[in-house]
Amino acid sequence: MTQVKKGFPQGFLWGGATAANQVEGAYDVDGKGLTTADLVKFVPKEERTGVMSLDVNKAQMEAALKDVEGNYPKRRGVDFYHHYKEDIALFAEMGFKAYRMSIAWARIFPNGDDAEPNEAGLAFYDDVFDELAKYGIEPIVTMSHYEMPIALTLNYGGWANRKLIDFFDNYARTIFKRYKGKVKYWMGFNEINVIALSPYTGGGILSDTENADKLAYQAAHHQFVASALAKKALLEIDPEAKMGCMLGRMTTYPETCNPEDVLKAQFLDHFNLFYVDVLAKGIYPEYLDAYFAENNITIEKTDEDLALIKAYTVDYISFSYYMSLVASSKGGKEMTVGNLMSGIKNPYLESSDWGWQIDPVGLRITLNHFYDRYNLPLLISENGLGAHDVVEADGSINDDYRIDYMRKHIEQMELAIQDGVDLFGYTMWGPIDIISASTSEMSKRYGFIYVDQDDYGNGTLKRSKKKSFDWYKKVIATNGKDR
Ligand code: BGP
Repeated sequence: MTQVKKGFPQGFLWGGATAANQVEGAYDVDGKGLTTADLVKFVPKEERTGVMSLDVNKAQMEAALKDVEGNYPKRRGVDFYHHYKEDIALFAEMGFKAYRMSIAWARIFPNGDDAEPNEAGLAFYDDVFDELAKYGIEPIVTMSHYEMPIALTLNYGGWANRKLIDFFDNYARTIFKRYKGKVKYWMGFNEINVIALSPYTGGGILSDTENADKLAYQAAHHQFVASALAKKALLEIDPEAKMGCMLGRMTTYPETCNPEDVLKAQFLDHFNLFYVDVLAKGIYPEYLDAYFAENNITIEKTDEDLALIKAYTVDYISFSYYMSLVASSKGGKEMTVGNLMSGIKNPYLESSDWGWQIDPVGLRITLNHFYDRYNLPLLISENGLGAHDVVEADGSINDDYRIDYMRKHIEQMELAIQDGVDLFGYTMWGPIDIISASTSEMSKRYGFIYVDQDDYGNGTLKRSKKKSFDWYKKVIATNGKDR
């Protein structure tokens, strides 16, 4: 008799996720090189031209390299670099089983193409992994989360240049050897699909580079080859460890049951999923070749590249999920990602303060869709609610809205597991307040742990617990039952 699975499996990886450039600070300490993220200046909401303020053009880059006084929030993060013991102790108090974090490539290779790694950078992550091990917290490590050494942009034009494959291979082999036995779960590029929407964020390509959009696909191809080579290196160096990929998921519904709307939603789905098709199935899907042909996009791929991509596919799939989107055949070319919006309102959903449409059931749909399509273990590597928190006179922060958001998503995860999906972990985004990726705001907060800092870097950096802290602790202690 077939048994229906109930509840979260034993050993489910409950935890939280951050990225080096949003949390660490200490941007010029212990030999670290400057990164693409270090050059993103804070732009107040009223002055922003788009939703995001994370692209950088040549003039901005040159100015940022000289500007030591400017407000570049990702340079200071929340100073995890000097607070990691305190922060990890708080994660442990909540009962974290896993912590997803990233390594800043420029701490290990300050210029990206250096012959030798920077020992102080390697030692920092040794200390972080040892601290996590003290509490039995499993690290899940992203190798490149929205940043890279700026020298690779300056001297090579970022990931559009094939040479980056070799530099990344050297970086991968260095960290795999160093952290062998300490890190079991790796993933290559954060939200690998973001490269097509922000070539600077995803690939270190300056936003005013000629043909930046087309180059982004060439850059994505180089990242596919680099990901395959990383899996190959991991198999050689630490065969017990697992290599995953990471997608910024854009679950998109047709606006109506008009087949034209459905077709549009399917197109957007292909546009989002092709990255995972390549990394998990090891093939470039036909629909993508057709899209390239229609849009006059030609990229260089060698037979050797394709053989590597085929041979070294990922062991698991991870994705971020914050919201869902709506597609209409009447709309223009809609290409959206977690941090952008299609602009079409879904009348059945409510939105966050930043207009992200909250859709817990969409998470169940997504989990089922992914498991049907790839039949690989899944990890939700980001999910959560960015909100303006209010500190009451007595110091308490009553973030019931955050608890409500997460409770509803966790409920849908459990239902998806019951549907038969192999989901092995949930690392919600930003367990401690950090700098926003899309807007560089400090005031867009996701955490269970409040950090006293404003958008301009004023504050004591003191950590304090929000109401959600004890709530998540209870969720983990009961393996998701008591929520
Ligand atoms: C994802 C990124 C994260 C993160 C999150 C929330 O797209 O992988 O780095 O920050 O979104 O976005 P934001 O910080 O803009 O609210």
